[in-house]
Amino acid sequence: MARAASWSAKSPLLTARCCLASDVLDGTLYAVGGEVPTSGPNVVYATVEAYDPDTDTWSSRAPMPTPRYGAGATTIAGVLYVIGGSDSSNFASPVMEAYDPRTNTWSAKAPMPTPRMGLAVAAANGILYAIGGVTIGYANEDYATVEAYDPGTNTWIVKSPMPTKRYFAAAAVIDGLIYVVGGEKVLGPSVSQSLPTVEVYDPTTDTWSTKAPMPTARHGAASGVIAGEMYVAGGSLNEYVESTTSAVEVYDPRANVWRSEVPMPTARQFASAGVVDDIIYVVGGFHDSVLGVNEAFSPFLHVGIDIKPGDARNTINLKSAGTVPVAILGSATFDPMTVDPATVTLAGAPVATRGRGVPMTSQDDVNHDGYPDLLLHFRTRELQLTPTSTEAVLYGETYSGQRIRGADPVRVVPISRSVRFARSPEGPRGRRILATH
Ligand SMILES: [Ca+2]
Ligand SMILES: [Ca+2]
Repeated sequence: MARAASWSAKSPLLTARCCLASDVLDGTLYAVGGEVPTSGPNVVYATVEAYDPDTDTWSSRAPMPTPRYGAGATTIAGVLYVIGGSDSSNFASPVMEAYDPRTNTWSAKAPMPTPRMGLAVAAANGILYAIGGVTIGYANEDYATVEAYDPGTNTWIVKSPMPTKRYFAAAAVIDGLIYVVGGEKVLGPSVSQSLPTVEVYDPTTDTWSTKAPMPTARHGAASGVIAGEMYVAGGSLNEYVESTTSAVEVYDPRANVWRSEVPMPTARQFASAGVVDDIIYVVGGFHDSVLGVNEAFSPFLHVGIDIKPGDARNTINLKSAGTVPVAILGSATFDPMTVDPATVTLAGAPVATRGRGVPMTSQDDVNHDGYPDLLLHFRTRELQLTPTSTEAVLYGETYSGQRIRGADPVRVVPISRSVRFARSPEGPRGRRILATH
């Protein structure tokens, strides 16, 4: 069944909170820490909740050793790192803790040299970058500081500072570059200003450059990357709660341009977000009160596809000189004949052509459900798959310009050495199994 390209409400956080941190590991979104602001001491959480988009359910995980809000989080090699933030004293923390979802355990790591909250955190090439931030929550010393953490050595080193001091900015990594967007800067005692600033850091050269500013200056926005573009959702236009926005703006780094997207149903600031299967989930936040809201958006219409119709294993031999058939499945709400074959790619490969560039397409009902399916063919050698790939993703557009996305599991042969050993410790038995395919 096709799933519409718009915002939809999902199961809320078990614990409503704002200023939480999050990231995605193996298709699961982890929402970590956060707070409930009060007129007295803030309630600060160590809470960790995991969201499974396939089942639309949340479950609790082992809490962080150190309760925090305004921390940053990112993942490297299957581990979630949570850095900095603040406890109920409101003073910035240097604490660095790492969560391993395989064991549901936390461990302490080398603290960050400069304690900060409201910092932006991103990982590139296996290194974690802690960028900007502030000493305490409201209009105190703000930072341009960049410190890099190497999980292999558990050490920090100082990198080139950002051009603009700021905190509560959003960060995203696209093609190995770290984009730091918006945020807030200190103007004077207890006075701050939201920024439209976009600066990009190249970890390989340790240099910064400035890009086209975001249309809506804001801080405390949530962000995520879908198909090479950065989505920035919600946030606060100034330091007052009534300035909460639902605006969604999208940055295309190739063209260095911004565009507006459909706004979030629920305006909020200090939410957090993660992307799974090209869908961004924006969770929690604050507007009048703390929220558990979870809203999801994708620019794609999600459609069903069947690689090698009639074959459930979807084995792809990368050495084959032939083509792979793929059906885009029709449904009560989606007619795949509206898809323009010239726009379609599977694992980066275009639709195979014959003769004078005519795409190899046909109409069929491969699953006999009464809805016509569009059958396409792709040259195996053009598929950008590796021996460890476990799914192939199809992108395309309808003639009216609606982007579509579909995915199907694949089993790639020949299997790489490492995978073969991992799957068949006995050796000979594994080889015999492989030989039968
Ligand atoms: Ca199949
Ligand atoms: Ca069908």
